[in-house]
Amino acid sequence: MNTMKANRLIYLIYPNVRTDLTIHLGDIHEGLASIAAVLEQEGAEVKFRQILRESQYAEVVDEICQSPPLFVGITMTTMTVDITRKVGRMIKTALPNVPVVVGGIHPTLAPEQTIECPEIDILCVGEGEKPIRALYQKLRSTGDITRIPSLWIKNKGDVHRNPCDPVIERLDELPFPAYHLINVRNLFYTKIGVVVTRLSRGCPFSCSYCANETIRRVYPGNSKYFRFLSPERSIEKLKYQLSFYDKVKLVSFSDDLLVTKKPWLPKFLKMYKREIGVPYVVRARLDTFDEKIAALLKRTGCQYVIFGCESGNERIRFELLNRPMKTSVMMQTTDICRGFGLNFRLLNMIGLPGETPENILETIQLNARMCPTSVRVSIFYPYYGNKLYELCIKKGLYDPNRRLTNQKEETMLMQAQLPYALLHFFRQYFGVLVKLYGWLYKLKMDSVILLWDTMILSGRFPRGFLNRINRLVLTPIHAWYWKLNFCLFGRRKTYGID
Ligand code: B12
Ligand code: SF4
Repeated sequence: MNTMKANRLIYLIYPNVRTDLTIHLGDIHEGLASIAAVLEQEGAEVKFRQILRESQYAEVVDEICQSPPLFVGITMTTMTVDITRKVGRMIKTALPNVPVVVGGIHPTLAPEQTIECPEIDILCVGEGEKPIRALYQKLRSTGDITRIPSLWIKNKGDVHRNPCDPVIERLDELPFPAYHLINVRNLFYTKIGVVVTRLSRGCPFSCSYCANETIRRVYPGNSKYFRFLSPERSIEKLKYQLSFYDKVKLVSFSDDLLVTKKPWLPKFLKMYKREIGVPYVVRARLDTFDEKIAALLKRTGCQYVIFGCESGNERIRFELLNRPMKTSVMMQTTDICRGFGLNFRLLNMIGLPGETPENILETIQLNARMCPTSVRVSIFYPYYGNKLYELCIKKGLYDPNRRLTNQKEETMLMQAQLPYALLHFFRQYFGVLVKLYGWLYKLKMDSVILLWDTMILSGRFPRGFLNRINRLVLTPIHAWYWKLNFCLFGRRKTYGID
């Protein structure tokens, strides 16, 4: 008797509704595309759906109802808990026997909270390739699914919490992500000639606000968390991915940290220059950078480097953020970049727990002194489970029931010293202020700087008025400018990509 289930169909869903972007056409989700590739290796028929707008929920669920799959997999971040639950509920109402499986950063960091949701049947903690392969095989052969490592499974009122498997040490063993299932040509980045890719997993550092600090703790003790594809496999992967694109102007490595002092980098970049040769953008740390790396990046076509500055205050970096970087070391690195003619962007956070307006000004001033090609700033968000989240809870600064409509503009923290109008002002005018201070430093106008510092921090500074100007005039103009630019030319200066 053949006990195999005939159904080979799997739906994988990437909820990707963004209210903060001017143009949103979707993204590549390397993790889910990797899961899809593994399922295809097993013989599954995989359908990959990306939800970009609320109006698409019902559309996707209707499609699933027309041909019910073996299971539905949904990827989940903290931002997408509500939408995942909503889609899950719609599926369970229409198809109560089809298991809803979730995975991703949120179920990994908050499995207990996630498994409590009635619309979720199974969750995956950590990397999903091995457990999803086992789940597919067991469901097809109607075997026992309750003991698959890394999966938490609801069964007859119980939850089987299976321990998390170690990480996949040799990334080369994985198939390439199933790019063919994603409509790559329609993505925003593709239209502006940018390929977003990834060659590694993890990061060796433990910044207190970052997911890496928490994810690493999920895996068993001896797991080798920070891993790379071999240089050879990286080139094969890039060639494979690039075959889905027409015109490529820039390769953007979304790896948490690709630039380290490991021998991997020169070996890979030498091959990259010879066999791919497209300008690229990469992330690095200000405290693990030197002339040798700068020369290598410049030589191999690096268009710009992304560094985290995060805060201009040394104490905040050392004690709060667990980023023990001296200001002098940071400035040395940016001097090196300028010396080699390397463009670089600085990333920053404001609205940190305990931060004062003076500290924010220090961040702006340090950025100005480092003369970056571009800057980005975001308002600190405490992601579940990491050290800074725990601190916010301990200090009573965080309200877990609060929902943000726009993460880029709002804060989750309640801090008397940083009222919303002030935070909003610094967020909106961060780039302008960095430029302004940059000019003042160049002109060595020390007394003007002192006067300006006092003015900008004073309660009489017209922040409310400037915020309104920004909301009513500057932001709409900016949005229309990009929309028009995008419609007319389908491209923009690539070092301006977000
Ligand atoms: C590349 C990236 C993006 C890309 C692509 C999105 C993506 N997730 O791939 C873009 C630029 C679009 C993006 C956007 C955002 N991102 Co982002 N992003 C990342 C980054 C740097 C890498 C993700 C990645 O490729 N990892 C490697 C792959 C292999 O791992 P993975 O995605 O986790 O998938 C594996 C497992 O989780 C699991 N899995 C995942 N899904 C599923 C589903 C099923 C069914 C199963 C079984 C398993 C499974 O299996 C996968 C393979 O092993 C991470 C940082 C990080 N280190 O993870 C942040 C990160 C995920 N992003 C984050 C955030 C906050 C955002 C934004 C909200 C930022 C913003 N304000 O603009 C947006 C919104 C995204 C959204 N819709 O939720 C946070 C999420 C924190 C949280 N707790 O939710 C992270 C962790 C960074 C951080 N701040 O610490 N991001
Ligand atoms: S260096 Fe970057 S990716 Fe690594 S832990 Fe710190 S913030 Fe996260």
